[in-house]
Amino acid sequence: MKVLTTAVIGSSLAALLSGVMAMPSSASAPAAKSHCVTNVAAGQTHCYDTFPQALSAATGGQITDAPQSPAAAAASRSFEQQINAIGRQAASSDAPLALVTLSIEYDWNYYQTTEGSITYVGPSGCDSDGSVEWQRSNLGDAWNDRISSFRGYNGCQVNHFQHANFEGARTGPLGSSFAMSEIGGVNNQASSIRWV
Ligand SMILES: [Ca+2]
Repeated sequence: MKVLTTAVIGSSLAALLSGVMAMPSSASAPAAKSHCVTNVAAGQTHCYDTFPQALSAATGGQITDAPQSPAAAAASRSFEQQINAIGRQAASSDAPLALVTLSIEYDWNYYQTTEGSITYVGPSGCDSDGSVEWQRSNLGDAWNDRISSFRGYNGCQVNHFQHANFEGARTGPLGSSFAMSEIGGVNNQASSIRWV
């Protein structure tokens, strides 16, 4: 898998994107790999062995050096600016498969990738009018009741709901939380998400 991914990263952006989108089902079983990327528009999830591999897929191969333990990097302005710049570029391009990062969600507190991450991407980010841009009514078995910290990107505030279909306790739309245990009711319980 490592060899294949390295080869894919080295190829052209178009080939990478088609490779990502056409990933064979045997390479996308969420149970075995704990760093996932979900395209909220296409409803597709692919999972990878490492956080850098997932971020490479989420950014169309433009970030291939994401740190394995990005507690500091996820919180840093440069990492955020890099992801947002790629998002602006993707949203304004004509590429039909352009990906914009909406948020990165972590199983552990403090944006630690130790126990896994899920990066949500879409064709465009969020504006500032308060309306819901994207949503996932059910996080699926692999990520239900698991998220403990998160950070929104490309203008997105993220609202996590305790139950599927946006019911129960909620985090309220927030730009980030390093510890959802600090904001009540949804730590290790999020089952649906809206990006505002
Ligand atoms: Ca957790």
